[in-house]
Amino acid sequence: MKFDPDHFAAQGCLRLEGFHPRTRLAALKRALDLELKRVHAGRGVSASLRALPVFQQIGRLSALVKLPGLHETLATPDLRQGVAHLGGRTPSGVQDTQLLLSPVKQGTWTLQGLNWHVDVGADADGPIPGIQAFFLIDDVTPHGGATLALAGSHRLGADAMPALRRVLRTSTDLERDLAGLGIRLVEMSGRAGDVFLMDLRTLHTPSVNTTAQVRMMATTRYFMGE
Ligand SMILES: O=C(O)CCC(=O)C(=O)O
Repeated sequence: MKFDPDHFAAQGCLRLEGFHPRTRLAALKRALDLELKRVHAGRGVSASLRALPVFQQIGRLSALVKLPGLHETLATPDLRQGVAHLGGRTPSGVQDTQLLLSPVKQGTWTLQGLNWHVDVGADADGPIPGIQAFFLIDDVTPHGGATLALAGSHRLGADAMPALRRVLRTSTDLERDLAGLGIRLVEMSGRAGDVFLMDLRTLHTPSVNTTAQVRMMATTRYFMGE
């Protein structure tokens, strides 16, 4: 598996195709399917989910589901080793793994009005504060609700942020305008077992799941400390 520190330093985002064997993910997916059945058997769950704004639906659905062993299955020692290699030092802490589940058919695809944010504010010229891992538990097709990230945005200083925020708010051709700023839009779609690693300073957002398949991802944050 290629943990390329130079590529990661430049892009702030790296895709590890097939990092976890599909068989390991298949067991998780089966357990998740059962949990989702249990949750949806609850009266009015689907209707109360639908009543929420699109991105709040993700947090609500994910909180309803319990999946023992999630962290141990996904945040494996070899991933931690790769993270240490990319970050140049051993993580000082790792968060418990959280599910990122999106209900089906949330609406039409859009790049407008998304919830772009960073989880940790840190100096673009300073050392990396940490790395977030995104796991695909099931295949996620394009426009299937995968996390979106702006590769290269981790290197933008505070003075460049207003221009980027303006582009995100107003652009009618986002990918072209982002390219003008040296930024690339990454949609974390792919196959079960793929893992995306992202510098914690990178702007990212949930996206709309336009498909008839629940978006099944999970995430863990590794902190690098001082
Ligand atoms: O639901 C998603 O894909 C976005 C997750 C996110 O923004 C985060 O974990 O910080």
